[in-house]
Order: sequence, then structure tokens, then C-alpha cells
Amino acid sequence: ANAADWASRSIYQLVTDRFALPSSSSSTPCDTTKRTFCGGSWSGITNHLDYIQSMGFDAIWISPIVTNVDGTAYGDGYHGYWTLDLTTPTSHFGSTDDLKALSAALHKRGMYLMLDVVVNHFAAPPLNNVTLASNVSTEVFANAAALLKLNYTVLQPFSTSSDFHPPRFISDYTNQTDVEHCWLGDTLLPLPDVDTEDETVQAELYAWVKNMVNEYGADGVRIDTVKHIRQDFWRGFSDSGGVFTLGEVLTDNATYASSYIGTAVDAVLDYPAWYNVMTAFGNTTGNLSALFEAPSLAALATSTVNSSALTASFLENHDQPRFPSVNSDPALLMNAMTWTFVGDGIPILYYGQEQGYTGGQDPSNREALWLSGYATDKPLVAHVTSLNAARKMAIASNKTFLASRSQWLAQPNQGAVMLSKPPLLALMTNVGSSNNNQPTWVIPPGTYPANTTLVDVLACQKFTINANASAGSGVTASGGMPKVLVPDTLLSKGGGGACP
Ligand code: ABC
Ligand code: CA
Repeated sequence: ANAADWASRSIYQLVTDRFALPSSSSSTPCDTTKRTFCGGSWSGITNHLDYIQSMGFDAIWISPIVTNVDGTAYGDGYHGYWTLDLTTPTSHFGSTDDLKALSAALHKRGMYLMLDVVVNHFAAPPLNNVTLASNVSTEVFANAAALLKLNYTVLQPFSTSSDFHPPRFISDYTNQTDVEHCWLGDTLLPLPDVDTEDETVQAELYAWVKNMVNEYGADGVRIDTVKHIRQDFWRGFSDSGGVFTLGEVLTDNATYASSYIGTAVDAVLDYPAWYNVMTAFGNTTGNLSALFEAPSLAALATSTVNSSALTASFLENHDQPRFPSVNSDPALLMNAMTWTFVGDGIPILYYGQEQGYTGGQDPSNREALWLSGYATDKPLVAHVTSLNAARKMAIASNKTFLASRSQWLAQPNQGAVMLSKPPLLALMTNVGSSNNNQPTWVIPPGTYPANTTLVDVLACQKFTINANASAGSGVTASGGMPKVLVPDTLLSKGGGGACP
């Protein structure tokens, strides 16, 4: 599937080891602090596709599938990002037939499979007894690298030091050469940086991704550590994969992130907006103007690349503390989640968010989902289901919805903001659930024709736009909750699912 095919999708991101056991059980414990395998598998995912699909998702993003290093100072490679052998799928998540069966089961439902791929680095535990303190300076590490003796021979298919850039950790994240040529990781677990400047290495990686996509019927790939390899490597890599590519460029700088869209990969994760959304909704005193002070990543990409340039929006992922660990007010969470689905990016929901999981920093944010019993009677499950339905309704009713760019509308009232992406209008607030002073949103004149009846698909309540079109219409918040408005004619035109 290509970028255009993905534009209308909605993605459920899961950590394979933590999503579902091969046979159902809700009592198998999973202590995230142990940083080891809890037993999730590809066949477990296959058995729980109803759960994912009934919330309105039509794509899943699973953990990297290759053989990882286990038994490191930071535990085992249960997350999949510590490649030992790129050429062999891990045995921890089941057989390759299980993975193919998952792919086939998804396709039978019209759903897409997104594989997560890591080619910037491998993971190599130090071989000898030279123990360097974990907080040793990067300079010291660079000089002591020879002493540290990494075991390159266990890595596949790149088994010699010459397949990697010289050992030196990234010391200056503002220096792009450092970012591309130096190493991630630390002295306890260095992540040898692949010499992607070497043409043989490059050709091998291009062939690898092509094979991977074909072998497992992947419809798209999420690419790890994109900013750590030069852009023209990625263009060839994306083309070789032949399917949609979504890159991770971890930065709060929208201009920097946008430079990768179209040139290196089809789309990037909208980290810049994520930082702003956390600033705005992470606290009842958060700064809402952070949302619209600077051009968004999607807007920048539209102007510099083209109008179909893509981003992907997320509120949580496996690298960041979950929202409720930052602020436990469910109303703030519901507001922040709304942005993911009403904005310009392809929406991504990180597994467990719908169950109200609260894990903080890695590794706490990688809880086992089976402990929730996959309950579907939860408020957040209903919330995400409504949001997905609203987005699908908007896509179906407005041919320009996907290519249009959403707009944040500042509000005259404290704690209120609106996100407009016709036919959707999201009314959002960060005042919180227990504030007695709930704000009023003022829908600007002309947003909808006079007398239009709107439905808030989250509460299934109706509002009518002021008959005096120049006056604007006020809607008052309740309990700090957001509202997502659409003209009620869309609901009657087969937009059901959003409201009964
Ligand atoms: C393990 C342990 C952790 C422990 C850590 C030292 O080692 O689990 O508890 O703290 C994988 C695993 C992790 C593991 C790491 C390292 O490997 O999942 O559990 O951590 O062994 C990708 C993946 C990620 C994966 C890797 C490595 C890469 O999504 O899951 O981690 O394969 C950088 C990379 C980014 C990478 C991330 C982890 O590290 O760029 O691709 N993610 C700055 C830098 C960023 C940098 C970030 C690290 O710090 O600019 O490049 O990300 O925290 C903003 C700035 C940002 C800035 C942030 C902090 O502040 O705009 O630029 O980011 O204001
Ligand atoms: Ca690199």
C-alpha cells in the first residue's frame, strides 16, 4: 500500500511482547521493571483483532520482528529494537508461519500491517571484563572503545567492525554529522552504528527491506531513528521497500522534521505537535497558544513538499511516559486524545491508552494488556471508538478532508481552544474536570451556515448554530470535556456508528 492508501487509515500501535499471550489468560503477571519477556506473541495478536477493529482501527503497527540480543545490562530485547541478527526473525514471538497468519488475517479484514524496522544500529554487549561506569563521558568511551572490545562476530549480516562507524557516542545532538555517524546507547549497551555510507552495506539493507516486506506481506513500515542516517539513504530504502514509510524523527523542531517528509520517507511521526499538545493539555495551567504559535509540521510539509504530504499523530508511544502519568485528570486526557483524531496526521493510538494505563517512563509504559481483560466497557474505549467514527465520517463526506489543513482557533475565553477541520470542529479545553469555571467556546460566524444543527459525537448531543449568522454561537463546556461537532445531516447520511 502507498502513502495515499494510508492517508485515511487509523493505526493501533502495540508492543508485541505485551499485547496478547498465545492462549487467553488474564492472570499471567508481567513486571515491566524486569525488562524481560512477558509472553506476548504474533498468534496472540491474531486472536485479538476483533478488539482492535471494533474500536475503528484499520491498521496495526507491531514491534520489530528480528532476533535481538538478550541478557544485557538493560535486560532482554523484548521490545525488538536491539538487533543481533537482521536476517532471522526472533523466535520469542512465535514462528514465521504465525507472523504470516497474522498478516493474512489482517488482510482478510481489510486491515493493514505495519512493520517496525531498525537499520541504523545493532546492539552489542561488551565482550570483555572492562567495565566502564555507565556515566563515563562520551570522550572517555571513544578513547576506551578499543578496550571495550565489542563482539561484532555475533552480529548478522554485518559481522566486522568495518561494517560500522568507529565507536563514538553522539555527544552533540545539534551537530547533524554527529547524529548520523556516532552511536546511540551507552557503555553498558552500545548500539554500533551501521556504516550506511558503505555501498555494499547500503545495497544489502535495501535488499533486506524489500525481502521483509514481500515475505510478510507488510503494507507499510515504521522506520526507527530516521534522523540518524542521511536523507538520501532513506529515499532509496523507502523505494526499495515499495510501500508506505513512516519515519521516527525525534525532535520538537517542526522545520527540521518536515525536511524528511517526501525527501527521505513518505511521512514522519508528528513529534513537534506532540510536544505542544503535552504543553497545552498536560496541565490545567498549560499554554494553549503553544498549539498555534508556530506553523504545524503538516502545514510546513504542505508548503515545502506538496499538499498530500503526510504526518502521523500520537499522544503516547513506547518511548514516552503515558499521558496519565503526567496528569491523571481523565478530562485532560480526553481533550488531548481528541487532537490525535481531528488533526491532520494519520491517527495512532498506543495500546493500553484505551484502558487508561498509567505507566511512566520506559520501561513502565510497556504494560501487559491482558491484565486489562481487554474490557470494552471503558470510557476511553468509547471515546476512541467515537473519534475513529467521526474521522471516517468526515473522510467519507468531504473529498478534501484529508488534504485540507486543520486550524487552531484561539478563543476569547480562558482555557478554551478549537480545532477546525471541516466538517469536524473540535472544542477543547484544559480547565480540567473539577473546575467550577467551565469555559464557553464561541463558534465564529460563518463556520457553519445559520441554523445548522450540529451533533457532538462524543456525548451525542445536538446544538443549533445561531440563526443570526453574524453573532456566532456559544457552547459551554461541562466537566472539562471536549466536544467533536459535525452537521447532523452527515450522521443521517450513513455516518452512524458515531451516535446511535
Ligand atoms: C534502554 C532502557 C531505558 C534506559 C536506556 C538508556 O536504555 O530501556 O530504560 O533509559 C530501544 C529500547 C529502549 C532502550 C533503548 C536504548 O533502545 O526501546 O528501551 O532504552 O538501548 C528509537 C525507538 C526506541 C529504541 C531506539 C533504539 C530508538 O523508538 O524505542 O530504544 O533502537 C534518540 C533517537 C530516537 C530513539 C530514542 C530512544 O533515542 O533519536 O530515534 N528512539 C533527544 C534527542 C533524540 C533522542 C532523545 C533520547 O533525546 O534529540 O534524538 O532520541 O531521549 C526535546 C528535543 C529532543 C530531545 C528531547 C529529549 O527533548 O527536541 O531532540 O531528544 O526537547
Ligand atoms: Ca547512523
